[in-house]
Amino acid sequence: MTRRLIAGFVLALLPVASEVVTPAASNGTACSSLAALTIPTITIRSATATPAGPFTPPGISNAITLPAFCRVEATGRPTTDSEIKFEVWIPPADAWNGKLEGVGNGGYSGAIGYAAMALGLRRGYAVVSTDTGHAGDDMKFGQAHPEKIVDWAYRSVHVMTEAAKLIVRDAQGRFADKAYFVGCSSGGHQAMSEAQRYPEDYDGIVAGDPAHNRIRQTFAFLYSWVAMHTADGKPIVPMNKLQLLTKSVVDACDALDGLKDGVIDDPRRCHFDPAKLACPATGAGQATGSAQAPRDEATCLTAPQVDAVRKMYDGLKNPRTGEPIFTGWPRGSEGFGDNPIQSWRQYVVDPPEPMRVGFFRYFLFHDPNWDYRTIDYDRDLAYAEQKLPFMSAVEKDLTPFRKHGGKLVMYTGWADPVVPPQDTVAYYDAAVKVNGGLEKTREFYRLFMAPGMGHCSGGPGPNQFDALTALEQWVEKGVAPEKLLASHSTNGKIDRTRPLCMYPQVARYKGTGSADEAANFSCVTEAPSTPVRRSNTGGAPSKP
Ligand SMILES: [Ca+2]
Repeated sequence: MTRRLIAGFVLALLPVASEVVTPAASNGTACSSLAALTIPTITIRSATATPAGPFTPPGISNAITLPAFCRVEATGRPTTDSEIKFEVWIPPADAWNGKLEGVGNGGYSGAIGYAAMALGLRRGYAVVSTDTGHAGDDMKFGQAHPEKIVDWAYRSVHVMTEAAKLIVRDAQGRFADKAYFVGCSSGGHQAMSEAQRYPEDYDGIVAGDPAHNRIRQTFAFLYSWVAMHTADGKPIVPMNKLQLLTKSVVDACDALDGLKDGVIDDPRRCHFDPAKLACPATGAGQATGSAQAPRDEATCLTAPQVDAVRKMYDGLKNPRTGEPIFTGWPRGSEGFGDNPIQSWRQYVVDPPEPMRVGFFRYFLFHDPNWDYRTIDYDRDLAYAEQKLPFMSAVEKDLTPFRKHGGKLVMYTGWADPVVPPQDTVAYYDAAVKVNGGLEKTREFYRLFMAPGMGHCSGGPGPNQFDALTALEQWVEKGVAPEKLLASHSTNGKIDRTRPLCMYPQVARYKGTGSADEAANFSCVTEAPSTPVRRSNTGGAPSKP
């Protein structure tokens, strides 16, 4: 269908009447000649046959070892203010698997995803990635450049995709048989945007930990930062107490899923109250300090710390109506890892100002001096959603993508400290309703939850899996994935495997054999009677 869609476009672009299109490798255009290819609004800056061996991409300090490929650098200018850089890497005909893979970005990116391109190229794909139309992770690029915001929000991926299809076709003498998009975080946002806005672009899409509820997520980042900092901008909860929280939460809620394995299967069932860790007031017999002042010790939380953590769990509510604006962060995501991104540090605690405050300053209010303390979560959210609706990708009716024959695999970590999984699940639940119920939706769109996985990877739960291969089986052979086989490694050695089940199924231990082996688990739909307890105890938290 993709082929049909753009066939007319291509014929108009490539008036080479004598060119016979056959699958034979020899009919492709030599790499260096691709520079002469003409595509409206696209400038091909270079086309270079690159031999196998070490290759150092721009802006990357270490060389990566790659098979031989044709490297095409190009710029798309769908508007006069656009400057969308992208690269297409094309394997030689005998190494090509006949497919195109678009790879997603992270954060506000502004960098071509070379590492992801390398992975795809090694597997035989022609790969494409864009800098999304600007350089760097800073959001100042949007100031006075509304078209660049659109490029970032959704247009750049579509532009690179259409162009890459034509470039690959010219290089190989035929179109790619299938096109796939794979992304996580902002890449997951891009994945959802493609499924919703450009349903013909891809045959299969992997959307990981998708940050596609972008506007509300950005408001929640601001709210969380304010909740977790003092009036003069100092972090309220230090890292060691984030780790204390995760440990206490896991102690309290690990067994709720029936297996004490250091992983909380579904943190929505966990209602651990951080007040359980409150420092005791100093009692009689203390040599120093006021009789009432609680001690701030490593093993307990002060009252302001308890309050801040509760706000992180509870999420952002509309101050006027009380309605939820965005979910809180899951219990178990506070601080399980040393890597700042695998805790609340990178996006909430560590930044000197609210993360993505640039959204308000440069995208929304056009005021570089906008003071985040003036935010009105009711008024400003309504304004943002009216002014910049294209910043999010939350359309739930995926009928055009389904009709195209597209398949969508979504996954997320239940311990994601950056993009709250509750929001991802809420989107899926809502999409299921709009797309005809669970069975109908599963015919083209499946969600896989990864208990104990952090943001796109990491965490105590199994977090390495091959969603793309599962998706290809679905698209190309009609074998829909029932589960994804995931593994967890410590120091490079696999120490646990487990199935990631198709939501809302969960992996249940069969009762015999190692709890670290996937074969000893089955994916089951939990009985409706399974209690979702609303107690605050959930177990015995460690006492200070
Ligand atoms: Ca468990």
